[in-house]
Amino acid sequence: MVANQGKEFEIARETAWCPGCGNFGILNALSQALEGLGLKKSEVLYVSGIGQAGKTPHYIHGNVLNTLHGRTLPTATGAKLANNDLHVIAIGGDGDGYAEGGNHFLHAIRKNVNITYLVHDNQVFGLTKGQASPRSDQGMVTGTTPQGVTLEAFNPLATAITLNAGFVARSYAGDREHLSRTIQAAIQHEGFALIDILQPCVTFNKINTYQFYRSRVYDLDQEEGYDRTDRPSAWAKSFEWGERIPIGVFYQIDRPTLGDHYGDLVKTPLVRQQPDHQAVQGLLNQFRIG
Ligand SMILES: Cc1ncc(C[n+]2csc(CCOP(=O)(O)OP(=O)(O)O)c2C)c(N)n1
Ligand SMILES: [Mg+2]
Repeated sequence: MVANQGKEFEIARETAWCPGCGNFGILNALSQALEGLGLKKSEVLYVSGIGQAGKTPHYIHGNVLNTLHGRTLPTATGAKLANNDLHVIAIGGDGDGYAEGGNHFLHAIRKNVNITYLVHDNQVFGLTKGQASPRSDQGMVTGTTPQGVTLEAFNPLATAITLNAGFVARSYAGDREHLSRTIQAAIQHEGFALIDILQPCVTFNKINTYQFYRSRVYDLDQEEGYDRTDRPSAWAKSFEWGERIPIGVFYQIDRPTLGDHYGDLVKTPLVRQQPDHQAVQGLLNQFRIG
């Protein structure tokens, strides 16, 4: 843990995570990123569902809205529409985001809600003791797949690029500088920004370990000639998963956000608008029985 007591985005000394969990790297990088942007904790809202990843906001200063498993994104969408002055950071696990919340993942991207989405991708359902998730590799043996996972792993980056998400990135919990930089870029992006974060789970995933990633990850930013605005190249790159695993921003473009379609909400956040009480009463009266 970083010693950041007294800082704006102070993190907790005690957590419920296992020693060595990749979540610590993510928590540290998040704190560093927010601190580096010079934000105030009153300007930040974290929204999370259920899972070990979903506990992250409990361990860092800022506002928290904890919702149901798989419902992180619709809740974050509502919060952003109600108060677009806030930096809304949705945080969850691969199970929360791609299994229980898979449908919301698709539609939050289509709507291009202006939020940052951090997915702690440990390739298992960690909190419930390591069952296979949509991100588990084929052949992975878990409590629910004693003969190995039969399905192909879900590819969140390819899906996001296919849906024309404005900011699609991957980072690694073991590289705090890279992750912190990527979180800052995601927050600064106007529109839906996904960071799928490779997160070793030291207890339930003995395949995708720190050692596994250390020898494989390479940064797309260092790749000569890589053009993150070129959708077909980004899409092709999103399938590279083997001896070499790319991290960095795969794809970035600008397109209108959900808020842009609701001009009044952008000009004056809903929370600061005065309702027309008479009109509301008139509406309610229509539902009165008798
Ligand atoms: C609707 C619903 N389904 C299932 C559960 C049980 N459940 C709670 S956490 C969890 C797994 C979370 O996995 P993930 O989102 O990947 O987070 P991790 O713990 O791995 O960080 C499950 C299946 C639940 N609480 N609610
Ligand atoms: Mg998980």
